[in-house]
Amino acid sequence: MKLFSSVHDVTNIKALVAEALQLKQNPYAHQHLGNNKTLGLVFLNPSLRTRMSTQKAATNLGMNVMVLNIDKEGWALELRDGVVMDGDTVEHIREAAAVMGQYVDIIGVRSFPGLKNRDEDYNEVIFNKFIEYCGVPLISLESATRHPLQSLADLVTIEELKTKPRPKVVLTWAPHIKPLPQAVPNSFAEWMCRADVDFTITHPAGYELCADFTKGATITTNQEEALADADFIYVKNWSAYEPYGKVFPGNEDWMLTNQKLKNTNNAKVMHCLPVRRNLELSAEILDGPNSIVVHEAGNRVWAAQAVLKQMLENL
Ligand code: SN0
Repeated sequence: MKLFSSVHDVTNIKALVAEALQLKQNPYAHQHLGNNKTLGLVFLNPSLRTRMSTQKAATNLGMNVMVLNIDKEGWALELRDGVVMDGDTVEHIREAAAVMGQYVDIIGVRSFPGLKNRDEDYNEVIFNKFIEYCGVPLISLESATRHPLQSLADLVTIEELKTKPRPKVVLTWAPHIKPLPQAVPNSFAEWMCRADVDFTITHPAGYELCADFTKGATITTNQEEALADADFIYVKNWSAYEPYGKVFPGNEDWMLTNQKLKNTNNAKVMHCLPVRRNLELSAEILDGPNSIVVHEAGNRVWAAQAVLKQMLENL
């Protein structure tokens, strides 16, 4: 694997999930692979889980890791071509990405969407410039439209904890106070549509995701109906795709509560985190027996390690 930006870069999803679960049993079996190899993690936005789990995964494989919070510690990056750089930006992404490629063997990049210009975000302008100029294999640490390491960890978690061959998985929209990216739900949908699960998406009218990511899913604006008999519930807020980046007032009653779990198959509740308690997800669920959010976050290590292992084998 030379690029991990979406489910489309994975040739065998089942094998990758199995690999992650195997690495969980035996984390240090492949330390030789990363000997004298360096991973660079470049963040244009905040991170807790992605940063720590990917770093842990790399060290389990014997790699060295460098982290650059380029939004805070780097020179202000210019992304546009053909401009006179007489303003606030100091360094062009052409040089910055190419130079990083001189220091590391694999790069991970986090680049959130601006949520202003849909074409720019959905064409992955920033992430694609890293692909173009860095010259080494690249991993998405959440781009404008996807969060594939999260989705892989989510699928690993479902595989690990399911109690029937084909569980019912429901992605439910959650309330928030600000517009959030569609990256996590897009990506989760894209992976679930290719997994051995019965997949439903539910959201208030107006929050339809881009259809490219949801083909094959059952989609409904009736949350109660969607949650019936669910085995796994994936909670996430996102802003509208159309009109792009907008949020609509109301819908506070979409927050998941213990009452709403009653009609499910004692569903396990997932969230990629960070989660705002009692706004997106009730504390009673987060602190109760149905929540698997911390276990899910733990599995981020094995997802990242499976991807890094495949890349190292290919260097
Ligand atoms: C990000 C998102 O894509 O929704 C990262 C999730 C892994 N989440 C946020 O930006 C949350 C910000 C907030 O204020 O709650």
